[in-house]
Amino acid sequence: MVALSRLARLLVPLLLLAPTALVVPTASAEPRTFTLVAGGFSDETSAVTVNDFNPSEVTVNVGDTVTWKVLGFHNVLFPGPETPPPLIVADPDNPERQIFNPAVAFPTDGDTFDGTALRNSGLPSDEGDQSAGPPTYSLTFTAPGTFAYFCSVHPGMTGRVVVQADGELPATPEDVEAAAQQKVNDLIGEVVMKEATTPPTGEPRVLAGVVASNAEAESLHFAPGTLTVPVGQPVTWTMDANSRELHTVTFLSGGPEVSLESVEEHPGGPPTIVVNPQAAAAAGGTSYDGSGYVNSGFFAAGQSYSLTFTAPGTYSYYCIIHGPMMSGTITVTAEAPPSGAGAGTAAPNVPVPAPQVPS
Ligand SMILES: [Cu+2]
Repeated sequence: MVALSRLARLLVPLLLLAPTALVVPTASAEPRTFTLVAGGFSDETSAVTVNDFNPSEVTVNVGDTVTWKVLGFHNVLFPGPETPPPLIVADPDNPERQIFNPAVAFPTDGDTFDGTALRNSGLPSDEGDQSAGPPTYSLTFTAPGTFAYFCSVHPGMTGRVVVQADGELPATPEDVEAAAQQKVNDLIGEVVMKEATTPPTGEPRVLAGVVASNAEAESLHFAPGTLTVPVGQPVTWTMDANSRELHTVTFLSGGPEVSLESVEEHPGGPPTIVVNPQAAAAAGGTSYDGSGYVNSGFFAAGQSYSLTFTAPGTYSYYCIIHGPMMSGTITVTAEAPPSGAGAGTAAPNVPVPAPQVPS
């Protein structure tokens, strides 16, 4: 046993010099990367957006990295000791108008997080090249703690990273990534099913988005997409109390589409992204005769918008925020509404294809 005795001779001085070095005999594990999903989207047909981080909590060790795949219009923001910045603010150079907050829109420097300073991925740009897959954001965690993070666009979309000094982790990176994909698929499936099986109410009422039971996903659809009402009948659009989206109900009457924002370039600096007041503000009053620009303005969870149709015809409308993917039709017939309760005839919801999640 020559080898053992030589080992013993080597170990004894080591024990004397640095006993703690041998308490944990295994070398520290290689840093790992955990891949999470921020958001998720089905396809243009079923148009289900996931407004959730999955998994919503992950446990890592100091030195590990978390990478978020960003699927949709989301940011990943760790406020650290700061107050999370709002998405839309008054333009400091022109307080009459509203802009997308640069503190939300653009990424912070630094790819590590220790809880002492804010980190933000910024918002994905429409112009981004997605041929190499969705945009990602990565942070390496350099201090233990439990750290909350947010999406600045979708209220209630939050997650937590638990950073422990060292030791066993409850899940491997492979487990975490598989669970995230499964959850996104399940949420999309739930909303597709809920929308397809929601019967018409018989009321002159349209849902702006169909929301999953836990609010973690919703469709970017008007449901029902087509509605027939008698002339003189008000129609009410409502948003689920748990929705994390903003929508508009906008009748263009053949006019041009309205953009959500305009971009002002500044040489040598970031652009200013101005919220189009024509998109954000209500316009056109409370009745519609098939002409002119009539807009609900931005409306959010629990809010509703009503419009009375004063002329027979078939009228299409859409949501400025989500574009033609989120559009609907109101057909107004010549008969007067029946006395008493208003009646509307809704077409059954059209079954939509099975979800496909970009991986
Ligand atoms: Cu919308």
